[in-house]
Parts: sequence; structure tokens; C-alpha cells
Amino acid sequence: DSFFNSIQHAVPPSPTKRHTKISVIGTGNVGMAIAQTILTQDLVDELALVDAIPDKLRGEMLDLQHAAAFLPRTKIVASVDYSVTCSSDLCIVTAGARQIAGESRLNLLHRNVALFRKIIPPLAQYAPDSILLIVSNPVDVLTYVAWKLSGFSSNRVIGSGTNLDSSRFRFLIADHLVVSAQDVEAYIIGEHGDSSVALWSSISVGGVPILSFLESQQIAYEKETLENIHKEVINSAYEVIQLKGYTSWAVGYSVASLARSILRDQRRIHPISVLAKGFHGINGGDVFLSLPALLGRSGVLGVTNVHITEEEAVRLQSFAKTLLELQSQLGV
Ligand code: 6V0
Repeated sequence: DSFFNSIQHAVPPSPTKRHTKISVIGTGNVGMAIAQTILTQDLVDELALVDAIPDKLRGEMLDLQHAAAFLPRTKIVASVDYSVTCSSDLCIVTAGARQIAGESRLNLLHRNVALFRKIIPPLAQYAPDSILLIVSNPVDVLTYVAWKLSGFSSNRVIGSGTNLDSSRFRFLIADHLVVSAQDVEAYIIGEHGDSSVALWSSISVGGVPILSFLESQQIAYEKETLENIHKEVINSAYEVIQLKGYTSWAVGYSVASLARSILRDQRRIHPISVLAKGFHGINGGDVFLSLPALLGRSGVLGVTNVHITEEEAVRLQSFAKTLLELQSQLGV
């Protein structure tokens, strides 16, 4: 009475094969862009979605399930109940309150901390061995909040940080030189957003360091061009939001690439928000900000000893101080 005729000697699925699972919390524009990019990349056996609005959540789940004929087979589940995230390997948090017109960033932060109090403890309960990847803004502070509320070790709590800023940076340099962005290595570190730090000495194209190339060709150091590219990076989120209302595709690919490095143990280096205490003179307390980090199956494996100038270090330290002041007002 089975649909298939049985085949003699067929081997049942091995009980030891690991079932891999990602949960995405928040099925707004960003959460869904991440979810669909993950599906196209055949990363996991199961994808769980959680949101606070049941109808929207079910609608998004069905819409993704209806693409099954065109995608690698992935079980897609969704619920407002966190038990659906049970045994996840990776939990990606994109839930966030929207800024109300005229609302201060600090007030928005307080509302998001209240949200995280409802989100992080159940994740830590149902997926105690998972890695937490925070995307909601302000991402650096909220990664710290998630670390505190989860009780996880710091190698298992990361923020998407400047991974996206760096890919925007690489795109703009690539566009300037008419070359593939995949052949441009360049890092933006520190804050995800306005006070990010562009590491000029990190830029190389096809293995050629840009600054020393300009110098050896006796081309005037195009500091202004470089500064303008960084300004454009900072401005790009505002521009996209102004034009289409939100950002989604680039952050979707950016976060899916982090998910791949983790679940497939790629040991790739990504600029992401990590516990930065002890690096580059950041000594005042526990803060998360972006540094180039080695990512693998157990989370953050290390932070590269990237060369930064005195001026860049001072800017990192000053951002760390701002974060510490903010964090002291949160009561977590
Ligand atoms: P959105 O479209 O408003 O989606 C937010 C979602 O969160 C909605 O579906 C809500 O229903 C849901 N939500 C609210 N409360 C809860 C709760 N308690 N539990 C579960 N779900 C809840 O926003 P959008 O998707 O555009 O952005 C989400 C967050 O990502 C914001 O904080 C953005 O600022 C942030 N981004 C971070 C980026 C990064 O690089 N780190 C990039 C882009 C956006």
C-alpha cells in the first residue's frame, strides 16, 4: 500500500546523517530575502521561519513552498511559537521594530531590546547549540544584547556587521576599475553604518595592493576618490531606502554567505561584528564591532591581525566608547 514498489536491499537513510537547520526570525523584507537566498544555495535540510504576525508568516511560508519544483529539496516550516526552531544549527534574527517618524535612535534601540527579550531566551532554550547571527539594527549593540541574553559563548554570537558595507565597497571599487567585485579584496570594519572605518591598505585587486600600485606608478594618491567611494558606501543604504523603502537583496546575499561559511565550515574571512575586547586597543569593556573574522562550523574561530593605522585605531576606540555608553543605559 506504499506509493512506491519496494526495492530489495534498499538501504534506509543513515540515522547518523546530520539534519541541518536554519531558523530565520522576522519575515519582513530582510528576513525573506535571506530565506530565499539560503534556499537557492542548497544549504540546509530544514528552514524554519518565525514572526509575530501569523497570517503574513503563513503566507510567506506557502509562497516559498510553492517554489519547491525549482529548488533543492528543503523542508520549510513556520510558526509564531519558538518550538519550531528546535535544534537549529543557526538562528538568524532580523526582527525589528520600525522607526516611527521623529523617533530617536535611542528610543528605537530600547524598543528593539524589549523585542530581543522575547526572542533570544526562547531561541537559547530550543536551539541551545546554535550559532546566533544578528541582523536587526543597530546591529552592533543588538549583537551584544543577544550575547548577554543568550548566555552563549562569544564565538557563537555574531552580527552581520560590515559584511554588507564591505561588499558595497568592493562593488564600487570594482565598478571604478571595471573588474569583477569577486577579485577585489577590501575591508570596512567598525560600526555597521555612519562611522565605519575603510581600511585603505587592505584594498587589493587580483593580488595587487592598490595603494602601493598607485605609488609605484607615481600616480597621485587619489585620497579624495577613495574617500568619496567610502562616503558613497555610507550613503548607499539611505539611498536605497529612500528609493525603494527598504534594503533587501544585498543583505540577503551577504547574510547567506555568512550562513554558508558557518554551516559548510568554509573558514572564510568576513568582516562581521564580534566581541572586540582586547583588539586594536579596545579595552574599556565588552563591545561587539566588526573585524575581519575567520568563520567556520563552530562560529568565530579567530580575528585576523589586520594592519590598521593609528588614526583608524583611534576611530575604532571612539566607536567602542560610544557603544559602551549606550550599553550602560540598557539594563541587560
Ligand atoms: P520589516 O520588513 O519591518 O520586518 C521586520 C519583521 O519583524 C516584521 O515581519 C515583524 O512582524 C517582525 N517582528 C516584529 N516583532 C517580532 C517578534 N517579537 N518576533 C518575531 N518577529 C517580529 O523590516 P526589514 O525586514 O526591512 O528590516 C529588519 C531589520 O533588519 C531592521 O532592524 C533593519 O534595520 C535591519 N537591517 C540590517 C541590515 C544589516 O546589514 N545588518 C541591513 C538591512 C536592514
